[in-house]
Amino acid sequence: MPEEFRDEVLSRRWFLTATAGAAGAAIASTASAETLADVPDRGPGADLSAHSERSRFAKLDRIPESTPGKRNIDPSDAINSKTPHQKLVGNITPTDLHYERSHSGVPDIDPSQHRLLIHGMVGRPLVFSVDDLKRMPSVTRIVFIECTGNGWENWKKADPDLTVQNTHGLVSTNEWTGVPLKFLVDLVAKDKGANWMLAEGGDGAGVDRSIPLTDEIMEEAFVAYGQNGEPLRPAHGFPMRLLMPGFEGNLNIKWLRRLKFGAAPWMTRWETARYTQLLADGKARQFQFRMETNSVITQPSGMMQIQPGYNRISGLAWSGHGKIAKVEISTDGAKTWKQAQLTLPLLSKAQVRFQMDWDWDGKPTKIVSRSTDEKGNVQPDRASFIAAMGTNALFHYNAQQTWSIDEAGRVRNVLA
Ligand SMILES: Nc1nc2c(c(=O)[nH]1)N[C@H]1C(S)=C(S)[C@@H](COP(=O)(O)O)O[C@H]1N2
Ligand SMILES: [Mo]
Repeated sequence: MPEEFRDEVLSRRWFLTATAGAAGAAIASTASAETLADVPDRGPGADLSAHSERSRFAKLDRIPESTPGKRNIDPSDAINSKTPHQKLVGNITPTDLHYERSHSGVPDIDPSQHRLLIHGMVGRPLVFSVDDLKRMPSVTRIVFIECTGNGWENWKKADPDLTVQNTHGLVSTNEWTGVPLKFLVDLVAKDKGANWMLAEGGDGAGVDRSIPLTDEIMEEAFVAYGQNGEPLRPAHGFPMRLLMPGFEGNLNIKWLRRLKFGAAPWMTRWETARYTQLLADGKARQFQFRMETNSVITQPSGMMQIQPGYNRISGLAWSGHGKIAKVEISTDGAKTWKQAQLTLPLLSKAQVRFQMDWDWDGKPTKIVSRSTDEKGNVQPDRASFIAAMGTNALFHYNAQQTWSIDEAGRVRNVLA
């Protein structure tokens, strides 16, 4: 049995058992016809094609955004483009809807011209082409990438008109394929004393970050050229990017062109001026690499409208520490909690979908989810999160997300 599934078998209770209980009864009573008489007749279909598009009835779009709270902007001003989690199912984000964060636009790189230089404190500096990388042993792994800015809309106040795409659209999960970092490290014969690595992008912004070579990072980082079975999309780093499972989105350097090994961090502007965390006491925290335990209800969520009676609650949970151990849901404003079911596969550092039956009595209430990961980290409620962090900070917001529901069934973003 694969490693990932062993724990699940032990605690099968919390994984989906597809028996028609409350949900079946509620749905059978709303489903109507017992014949297909009203369904349009069958006929010849459209021509087959070189690649498929979505149904014209399925409208799925990211939303480009400039600074937090500024939406409906000229796409040339966009710094982010967010994943529509309210319209997605399952655990994997479609490739074209994986969120996008680029500091200087998307470069148009010819892979035959692209090179990866690996140098610094190494025995043998080397330059690789994309084809060189594709000839090496590869790993394939499903992981989330999350921008440190995910959730920043709700640091200070909650705009009631936000959807889950606005509040949590800067995290996505894809399958990535590439060469293990440790394979490249061996090829260039890295010095024992070189405990840091600088990774540099080939875009106009030239984003570069210093990464500590902990055992975990040496084991898990890889240079990816594949995304959901195809070459990386340009927005996500074509022809190659760094993949850092569980760590800040910003470290997953796109359009990767250089890895340099050294004995200390380089203190680039990205880790001094930009990706630092201003704490309550006015001091700034540097190198906060790991993404925390998080979750959000995507169904029902901001700007939706629900009906009294049976509703299915569903959402996504993830942690940069490893696997999600459990997700609890409260439908009474965090007074009482019930454990949700998790859908397989449950993978380390990947988003997992949770779900639960709910009978809404039609009275105003609040719904909220809270995740716990396998290392025992519990997603904090907003009050304790703000008590610990203050409101100066901008990054790594992982407080529980509350949606309020009024008597008309309108779902809105609230702080708690
Ligand atoms: N070279 C380069 N790498 C980059 C960036 C960039 O602007 N340039 N953005 C970073 C940030 S802030 C994030 S959150 C992730 C986003 O990856 P994605 O666009 O594939 O979702 O890429 C990171 N890597
Ligand atoms: Mo980011």
